[in-house]
Amino acid sequence: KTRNGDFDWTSYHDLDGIYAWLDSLAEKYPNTVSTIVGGKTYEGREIRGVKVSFGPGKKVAFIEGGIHAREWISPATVTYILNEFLTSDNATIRAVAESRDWHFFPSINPDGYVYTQRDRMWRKTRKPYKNCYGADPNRNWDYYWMHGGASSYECSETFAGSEAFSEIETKSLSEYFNTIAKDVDVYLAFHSFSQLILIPFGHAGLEVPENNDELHRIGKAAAESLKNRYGTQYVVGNIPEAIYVASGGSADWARGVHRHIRIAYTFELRDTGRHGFLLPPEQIIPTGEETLDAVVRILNEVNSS
Ligand code: PAY
Ligand code: ZN
Repeated sequence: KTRNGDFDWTSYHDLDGIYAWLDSLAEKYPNTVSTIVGGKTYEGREIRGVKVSFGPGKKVAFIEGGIHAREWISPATVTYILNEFLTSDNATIRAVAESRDWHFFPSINPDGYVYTQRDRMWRKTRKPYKNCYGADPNRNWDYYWMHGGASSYECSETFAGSEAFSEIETKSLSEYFNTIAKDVDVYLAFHSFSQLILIPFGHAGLEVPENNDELHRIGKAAAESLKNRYGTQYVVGNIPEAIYVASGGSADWARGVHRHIRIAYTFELRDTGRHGFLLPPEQIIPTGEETLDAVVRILNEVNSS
């Protein structure tokens, strides 16, 4: 399906459009969808999401998009997956959707996302620092903060912030996460671009998860399912090998601080650089379809092991 009410996946939507659509879902599916506030922003916005629950007693999968403002395909893909979980009549998708409670946060850097309407290549938050604006919210989480691949210079695109959780977005969302963490067993973060499925950890401490082999096996299975749709090739690997050392990321924090969360991945969605962050809107639906295939495969692998 390419439409649900006033919302569709043929163009990119602004923050108000996404939030209005989340509200409409809670109205349309009152027994299944409730709106949630995961935190707040420097400019006073809410980090809004939805909880999707088809029944009691389920483990929780946490899905974040849009931590980097310019990666527009991320919120678009997260909303696509959310919509399929609510509307698909495919038996495999239904079984996966109904195997978890889902927390979907399509845009966890709302100030930055709003700012990309004026400055399309904005990445960071919008809190003012000495000579520049914003910290990189994916360098600001309190797990091996500033341990490689992050900058202490406030004008850098990878400025880690003045301290761990200096950004109200990461601090408030982490506090929200801590209230549900005991039930979470899957954490997925969506970025673009590079076509990668990244496995923790990104920091320079050469740490790999205890279940590194399992994460590679499931990641490769997910990449295979993704490729089966349109031939899109993804590379699977730990963050330093697959891209570069990067510390203070959200998935590192979720996997590192809450050690029972064994399954954590960061997706780098389409493409490999031809369009980069400016992925044409015609590619939203195919990206959504193939990424859904990967997410379904991950959950199927987890549910059967
Ligand atoms: O922890 O996920 C991680 C690190 C990898 C990403 C990051 O730097 O936060 C990779 C980049 C991203 O999505 O922000 C890749 C893109 C192309 C970039 O801006 O370098
Ligand atoms: Zn990113």
